[in-house]
Amino acid sequence: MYHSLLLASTLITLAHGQSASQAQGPPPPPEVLSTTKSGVLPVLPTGTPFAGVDTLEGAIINPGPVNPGFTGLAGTATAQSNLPAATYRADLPDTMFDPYVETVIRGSIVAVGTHSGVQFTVNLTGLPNQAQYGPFPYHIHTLSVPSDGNCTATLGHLDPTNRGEYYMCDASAPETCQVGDLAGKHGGKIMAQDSFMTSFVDPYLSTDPSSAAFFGGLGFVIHTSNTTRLTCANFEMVSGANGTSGNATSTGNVTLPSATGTPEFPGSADKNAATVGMAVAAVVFGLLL
Ligand SMILES: *[C@@H]1O[C@H](CO)[C@@H](O)[C@H](O)[C@H]1NC(C)=O
Ligand SMILES: *[C@@H]1O[C@H](CO)[C@@H](O)[C@H](O)[C@H]1NC(C)=O
Ligand SMILES: *[C@@H]1O[C@H](CO)[C@@H](O)[C@H](O)[C@H]1NC(C)=O
Ligand SMILES: *[C@@H]1O[C@H](CO)[C@@H](O)[C@H](O)[C@H]1NC(C)=O
Ligand SMILES: *[C@@H]1O[C@H](CO)[C@@H](O)[C@H](O)[C@H]1NC(C)=O
Ligand SMILES: *[C@@H]1O[C@H](CO)[C@@H](O)[C@H](O)[C@H]1NC(C)=O
Ligand SMILES: [Cu+2]
Repeated sequence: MYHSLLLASTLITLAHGQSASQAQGPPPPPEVLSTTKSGVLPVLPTGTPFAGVDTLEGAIINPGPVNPGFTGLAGTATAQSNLPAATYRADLPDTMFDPYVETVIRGSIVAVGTHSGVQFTVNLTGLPNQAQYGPFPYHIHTLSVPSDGNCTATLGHLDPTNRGEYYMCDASAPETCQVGDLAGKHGGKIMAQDSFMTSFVDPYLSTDPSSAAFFGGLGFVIHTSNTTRLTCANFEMVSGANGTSGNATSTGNVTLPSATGTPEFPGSADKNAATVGMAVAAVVFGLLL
């Protein structure tokens, strides 16, 4: 199903004589930020913040240095406790969203709610050539991957504190980082050759669906060093809070949030991208006055 959809969309794109820039082939060219596309910078670093800041698929290619103490507009991330012990799992698909790197990254990320955060286990194989494409950042993004596997549609990183991604995550103060920036908070971008495994507890994500830091149903995305999106998969619930599965609240059929409008404010988009985008625009507007 997935393959035939991907193939169908490729054929349609080719039939229209366009370059297949999203689901297949090379990524789109970089785009210089403008004041109307500023979600990746919720707090302006300088007086003329957007000049020369290149983005790719909604992310900043060369972020600014670590800026100790820099937080989101909504402050620091909230430490979680006594989370539902539900298990979520994102299994990477058989085909790469962007096959440009000529390998297929396979594997999974498993996430279990604990008394003090979420225990993640990342297990990947088939990582592309490190010198050519690495190191590889990975994140939880703000929306789910649609059924056609379009990683770009997941928008930016899960960012309930509206921090944006201009400044790199300060791993020594993970509560100041974007909540979805798993690589930034836990060991940095992947620098391993071919296969990679890691395990960590993240205190700021949540298995409680009522939390702003809930990641169930959201997309897990792996990038090249320049933010090109290589592959992605959604966190699906595989067992409920009591290790059971199979009733209305724990069937694994997570309701997937999806994009409702144009992703104009990708880097800081919350689950309601449009609302947050407007809030960011309002802040930017306010600061420019
Ligand atoms: C990691 O993934 C590989 C390949 O899918 C699998 O053989 C291996 O058992 C996994 N390791 C763990 C600890 O889950
Ligand atoms: C980003 O990396 C990809 C593959 O690694 C490459 O094809 C593409 O040209 C690069 N884009 C930019 C803007 O550097
Ligand atoms: C993928 O999603 C992005 C963002 O929603 C959209 O602009 C693009 O057209 C989509 N690509 C395909 C092939 O559907
Ligand atoms: C989980 O187990 C506890 C203790 O056995 C019980 O009180 C609770 O109702 C259960 N929750 C669900 C969602 O089944
Ligand atoms: C199963 O469904 C019942 C009724 O909706 C609910 O009370 C119970 O907590 C559910 N159990 C689990 C494990 O989700
Ligand atoms: C849950 O998903 C399974 C397989 O994906 C499907 O067969 C089932 O009908 C779904 N259940 C509900 C309640 O949507
Ligand atoms: Cu990402």
